[in-house]
Amino acid sequence: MKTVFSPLHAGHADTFELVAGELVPGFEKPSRAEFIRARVESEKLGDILPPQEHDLSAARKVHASDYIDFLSTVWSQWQAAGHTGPAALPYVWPTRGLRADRRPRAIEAQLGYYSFDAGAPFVKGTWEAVKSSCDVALTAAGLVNTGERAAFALCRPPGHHAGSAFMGGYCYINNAAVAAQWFRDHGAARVSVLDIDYHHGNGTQEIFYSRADVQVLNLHADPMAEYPFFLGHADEHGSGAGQGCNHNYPMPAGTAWDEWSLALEDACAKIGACRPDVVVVSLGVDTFEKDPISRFRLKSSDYPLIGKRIRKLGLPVLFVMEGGYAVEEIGINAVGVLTGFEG
Ligand code: SP5
Ligand code: ZN
Repeated sequence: MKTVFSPLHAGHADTFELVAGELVPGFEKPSRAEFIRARVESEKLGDILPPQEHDLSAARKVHASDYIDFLSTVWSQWQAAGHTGPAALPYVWPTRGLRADRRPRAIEAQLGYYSFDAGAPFVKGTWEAVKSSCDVALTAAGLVNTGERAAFALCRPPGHHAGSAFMGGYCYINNAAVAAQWFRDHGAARVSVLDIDYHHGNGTQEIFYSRADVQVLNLHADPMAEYPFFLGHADEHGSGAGQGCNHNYPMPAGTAWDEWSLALEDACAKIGACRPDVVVVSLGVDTFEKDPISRFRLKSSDYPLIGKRIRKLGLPVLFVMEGGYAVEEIGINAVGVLTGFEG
């Protein structure tokens, strides 16, 4: 299997996030991608290719155009405003009772207008990394569309929390959603997105919620207890034409392979029934027992079994990297899924 990877991810570095009332170094850091890339090499998964540059038209098909314009100018606006803090972060949001129909000019207000949490910090190299991550997904999608059985988009930053017009949870452009839409625009009648990150892929769900042509399945921690909290319940099945095309599998803290694999089995049955032309896997490995921010109990030996089950679908697959923060093992687990797929 070929991997697509961009060194530009490394410019998105030295970020901060709020944990338990303290501003701490971001868990989503460059070494994550480097550990995965090193494991792709040592396991001889296949060639590692740079991304081809794409314009932003594919991203604008799943994101509001003004949101993409915002992302591309945050850092220059932040600097023009004279802010000297280490990272641009929002601190105010237009929640219930406030006006979301007017977008203020001030960059600190726009950061809140276009986000649902303070989990998507901007530094100098963030936009270049975000753009390259999207290019990685599109380039890998191209490989699958030209006949590869599967490809690995080693995206960083991740994407599945980013919705049509908001960032959050380390995510800016929803790489998996952009790729799914790209497949639709390049010959696929139906696409399934299977999201196995520990956290619910709220952005992907929001983007495709009313559509019948993109099925979305999410295996994740119960939002009653876990981030992103405000989406991801089992009764969210889609709306309008998309009714019945969204499937959530919320699971409690402590979930291990025995129960998790039952959800995977059910999701795979639903993918089979949908008969998509291609499957996009949002590949998060923060389900790992030693993940520092998560509470599932998958073991390294479980990850190849995930890949093996996905292969059994008999469909072309684009793997898109999402979360996973146990930096030492993240390469073993992510590449474990891929080698399990290869068999
Ligand atoms: C792509 C992805 O996996 N995004 C996850 C975003 C999670 N943001 C909330 C993090 C909460 C961290 N809690 C830390 C507990 C440390 N013991
Ligand atoms: Zn996650």
